[in-house]
Amino acid sequence: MRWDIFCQIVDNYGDAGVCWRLARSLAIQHEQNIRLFCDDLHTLKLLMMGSSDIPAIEVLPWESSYANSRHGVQPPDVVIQAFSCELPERYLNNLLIAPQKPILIHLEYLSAEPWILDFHGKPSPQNNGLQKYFFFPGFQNNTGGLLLDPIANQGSLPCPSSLLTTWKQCRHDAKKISIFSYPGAPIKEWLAQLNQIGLEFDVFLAFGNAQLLNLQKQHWPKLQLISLPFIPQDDFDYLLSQCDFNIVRGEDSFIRAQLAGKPFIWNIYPQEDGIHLVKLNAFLDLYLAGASPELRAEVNDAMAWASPKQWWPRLAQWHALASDWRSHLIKNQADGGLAARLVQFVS
Ligand code: TRH
Repeated sequence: MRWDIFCQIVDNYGDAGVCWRLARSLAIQHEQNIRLFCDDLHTLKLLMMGSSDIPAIEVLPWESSYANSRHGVQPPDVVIQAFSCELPERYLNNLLIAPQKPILIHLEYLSAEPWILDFHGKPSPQNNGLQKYFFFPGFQNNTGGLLLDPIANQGSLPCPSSLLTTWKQCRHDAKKISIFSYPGAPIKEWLAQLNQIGLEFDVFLAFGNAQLLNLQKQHWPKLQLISLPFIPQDDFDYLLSQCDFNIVRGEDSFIRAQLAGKPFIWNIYPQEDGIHLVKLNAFLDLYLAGASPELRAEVNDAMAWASPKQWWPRLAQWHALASDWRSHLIKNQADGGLAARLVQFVS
């Protein structure tokens, strides 16, 4: 089938990250033909570095979606509105006069909240004759699933070239921690407490984080802070898989941290009225369902930025939980996860 994916970059990298991963999964795992229209090709191409050469994917500027359709380009079978972005009006008008109408999919934000089970796959009635459906990514069986490909099994992969120099700086006995957080996160206080644990840590700060958190001039004797440049998406996945602990954010790095099978803090995207806390708790309910009451309390505290000194002694237990959770996710998504469920749904 021919798929048009629309990606509007609201802020940061998550919109591009999810769309690029979806396009790749559909093209490589499911042999679909993709046109990916994006309103910020510069950001998208940062993530695509090193993995851009996929013949079944055309990456195109937003405006070309309506320019092209006038020149006899085959109409799509499926149109994905990633994160429910609006389609360009002229593109939509062209769809309305096309002899064969595509199926439109509102691809929503990922959530672990139970209500999405009632809305996933439901039609969104349109008054223009087009068929549109809601598609909710999620953890449970009857949801749209997760974007898992490529499965995080980077343990056996060689270190990518973008991280070679960084890796050489690492100390043999130091624990590795990666940090990719939002500006409001209390990272400075958190690192100051990490410094008091008594172990050595190599701390990788994702692109922009050092400046964002004003960490350039900080010095803690037990910590080696290493600022990273922006690295390709596959390499970022690799980084998460190699660290003993990750701080992640948004939606895409959050999933990759889980697939890395390592303990992590989710610095969830802040929303008005604390709605994000409802989302965070819904996730923790699932994630911690099999944990002991003690571990559950520690992980809940850790996610709310408790001092790492408090919960670090339980890290091995948390690691075991993270590893079981990874296995559970992979088993639950044995049908291929989000991309496979989309193909099946549309078929
Ligand atoms: O960047 P994010 O915060 O993205 C978002 C956006 O804020 C978006 O509007 C919101 O809807 C969404 O979160 C929930 O975090 P996220 O989702 O983890 O996306 C980051 C992507 O960037 C991910 O695919 C990994 C990639 N990345 C790299 O490829 N290289 C890098 O060096 C870094 C730092 C990130």
